[in-house]
Amino acid sequence: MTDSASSSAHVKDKKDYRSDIDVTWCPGCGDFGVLDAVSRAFATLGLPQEKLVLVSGIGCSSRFPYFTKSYSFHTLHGRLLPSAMGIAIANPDLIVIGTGGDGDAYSIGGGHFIHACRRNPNLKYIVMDNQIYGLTKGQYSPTSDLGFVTGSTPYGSCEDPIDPISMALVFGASFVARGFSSKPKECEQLIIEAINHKGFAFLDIFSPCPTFNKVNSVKYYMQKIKPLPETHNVEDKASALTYAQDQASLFVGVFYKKERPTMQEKLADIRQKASMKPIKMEDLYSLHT
Ligand SMILES: Cc1ncc(C[n+]2csc(CCOP(=O)(O)OP(=O)(O)O)c2C)c(N)n1
Ligand code: SF4
Repeated sequence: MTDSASSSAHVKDKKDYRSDIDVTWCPGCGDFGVLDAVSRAFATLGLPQEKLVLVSGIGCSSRFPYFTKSYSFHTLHGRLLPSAMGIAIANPDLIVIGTGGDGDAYSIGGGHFIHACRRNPNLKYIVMDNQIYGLTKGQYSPTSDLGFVTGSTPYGSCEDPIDPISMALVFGASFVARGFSSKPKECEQLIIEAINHKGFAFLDIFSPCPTFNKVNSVKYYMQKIKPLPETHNVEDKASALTYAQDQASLFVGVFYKKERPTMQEKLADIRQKASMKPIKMEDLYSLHT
């Protein structure tokens, strides 16, 4: 567990982490399961509320922080990660968790995702992946299947979907996992593991949108998901990639986990070097010659 995720004696129940705001998601939305799993994980770890910061972009799933009792920042569409990184770097004592959708994460926010993976800031990122844009009433998203029919693709999408797990692995995320919102206990365990991981912990959770995506339903995921085998070595990236790209099953569980220096640690190192040997303007020019 990171220093900031130490337990508090007063907070033990998942209800202690839920705000008084009414949840506005449609009945049956998968995001309810994720909210439940997150609240349970916070309660199990006994996280101090005053150290929790939830950061979101724009979308149905990005309303998530409204419903939790924590500090929160509802940012712009696709700008969750740079905002979360700024907070986590400015105050490394905080537990910073990004919560948003697949459109927010992989479409408009796709560029930020790549750089968060390689920089390894100590923050957690939970993407509620429903393979559609829910808030804007059902357009196809970067994870929608080829041929997927929506209001914006009436003849079927002509784009191949991206695979977020492979992306995160290839771009260097130090923790990569996948869950399913109808399995909240399993999700709780993954969230606990992500919070305990020091570095950028990425968790993609299938979270069906019954209102606008009738294809990728609870039943669909129940048939397709499969737990990663216990023999899978989480430090073996090649093996993780093989499971991520399996065509027959959608594997769930921890694909990859290996700690390496975080962005906060590397910046602290630079600050120390700078304090020992301040660089003058004229020195900067000589660095290029
Ligand atoms: C710059 C900008 N472009 C487009 C939009 C419109 N918009 C709002 S949410 C959204 C997509 C939401 O989809 P997703 O992130 O998957 O979340 P969901 O609603 O499915 O949970 C879009 C395109 C916007 N708010 N800002
Ligand atoms: S539109 Fe879809 S994603 Fe949005 S709240 Fe309703 S079910 Fe959930």
